[in-house]
Amino acid sequence: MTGNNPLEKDDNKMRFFDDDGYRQRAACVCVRNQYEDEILLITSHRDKSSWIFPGGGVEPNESPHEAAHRELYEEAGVKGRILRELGIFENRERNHRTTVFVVYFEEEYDDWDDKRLIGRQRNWYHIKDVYSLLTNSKPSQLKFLEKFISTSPNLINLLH
Ligand code: O81
Ligand code: MG
Repeated sequence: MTGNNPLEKDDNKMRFFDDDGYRQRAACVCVRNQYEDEILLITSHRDKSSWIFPGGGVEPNESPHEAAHRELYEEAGVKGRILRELGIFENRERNHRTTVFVVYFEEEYDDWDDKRLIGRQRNWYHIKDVYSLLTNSKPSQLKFLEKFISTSPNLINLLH
């Protein structure tokens, strides 16, 4: 995937497509301790009782790394450092590919863009609760969690 392809404009949102026509996204599994067992989720823009991973579209002239940092800050008011890349996850139904990073929490702000603009909330959840939250809210993101659990060097596998 090289990703230098067409831009489309939809309202005020720039969308960046890769060579196969998939919209490029970046997302974060953000952890706040060395055990990697607490994870940051945010509420969906549609439904304030649905919880999802922070993430969004990669913009023109932006790397997936940069997009992950920007989305984490805009959507959750959090800054951190990228520990590793989990992989690229394809959603054929919605026509996007998301590069997912594991991010170590460094700072959080009380006031952030999406809180102000759309009342988006953030919360830290123990990993054992994240599975059921995503199952109810955004099953397509369960594969991020599964890959995270199966590859985390620090996580005692709580789900088996
Ligand atoms: O804005 C999702 C949005 C929404 C996604 C996508 C997400 O309007 P978009 O296509 O950019 O919205 O739609 P699909 O169809 O691309 O998957 O999902 P859905 O199921 O509500 O249509 O909404 P949410 O997960 O909050 O329910 O996420 P958002 O919360 O950030 O608006 O947008 P995005 O994350 O890909 O893009 P941006 O850059 O964050
Ligand atoms: Mg988003």
